[in-house]
Amino acid sequence: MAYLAKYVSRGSRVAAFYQRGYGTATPFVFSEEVRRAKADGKPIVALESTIITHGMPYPQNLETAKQVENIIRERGATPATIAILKGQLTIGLSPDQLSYLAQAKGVVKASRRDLALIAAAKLDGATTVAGTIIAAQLADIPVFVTGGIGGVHRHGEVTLDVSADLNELGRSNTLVVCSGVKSILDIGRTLEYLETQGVCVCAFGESSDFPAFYTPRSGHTAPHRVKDAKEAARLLHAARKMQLTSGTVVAVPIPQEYAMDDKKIEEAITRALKEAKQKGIFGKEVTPFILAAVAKATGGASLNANIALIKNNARVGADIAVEFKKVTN
Ligand code: PSU
Ligand code: MN
Repeated sequence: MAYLAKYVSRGSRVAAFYQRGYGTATPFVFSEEVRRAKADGKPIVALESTIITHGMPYPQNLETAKQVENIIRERGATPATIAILKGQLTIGLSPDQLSYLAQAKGVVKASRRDLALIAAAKLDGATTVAGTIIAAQLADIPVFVTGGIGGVHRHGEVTLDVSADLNELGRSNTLVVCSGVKSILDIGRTLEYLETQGVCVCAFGESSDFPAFYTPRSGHTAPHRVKDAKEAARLLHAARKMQLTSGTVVAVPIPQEYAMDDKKIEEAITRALKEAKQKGIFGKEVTPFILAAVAKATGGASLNANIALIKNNARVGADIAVEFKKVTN
């Protein structure tokens, strides 16, 4: 009940904002499935879309997106894949919309800085972790599942290439389930920056090792650990009660049977980084370029690992969303 009151008060704050000269419409639309889940007070899990358009090739991207959504449904939550379609921020995609996005050309990778421009110019946009957090916060969806978050790039202390995902995590009370950050990034500095931003980073399960996406251990220890979905849900509830307005990362290691060989992946990453440098790739193109180059260099093995870990994260995220409903009801 208390939660409901909070939800209503948040809703009216949002409504008050839109009445101050910006019309009465909310800046997003729900899919029918998500609208119903909202009305029934059911748990919802937000999903990003850059992974679909820029993180994986077609058709694996579409197959994976559908499988991830189904895993979330099977565990009693409702998936809400978030994207911008012809300028409209859309929370929950129909099967046709998902299929369109997975094949569309010219979809803009949408981080915070890109959102308003994409909306105004009525473009298609695929939300990054940062973009998705903003949308999830607007729609009051507290749990978000992805594969990997952005981070501080290697040599980021010189290039200043630090993903806007980290700042967004620092200013939103969303809980993000991921498999840590890829070792294409500087994991140590990424953890330092998350600390500065006030993000509560937890390893999930039995170990405190912070995972490195393709492998379960990065050599860095996570500052905290939650042992299961219930503990993660309690943490999210406490963070919201304290109105911290800073986020939580739940880092789930890739299941051992899908983990890649440390040396092989490091070799592929080093080669990809060199190639990116030679080709003069910079800015928002860096992450997609390296992901594709690593997939090529590993003969698709990295793509399979990516698919396995995101499905596993979907299970964990759905369980956390379900448990969160229990603690707040
Ligand atoms: N890491 C992955 N797969 C991805 C991304 C990151 O393993 O698809 C995407 C996510 O959408 C993330 C974005 O938010 O890349 C970060 O991009 P940048 O480093 O340009 O902020
Ligand atoms: Mn960047």
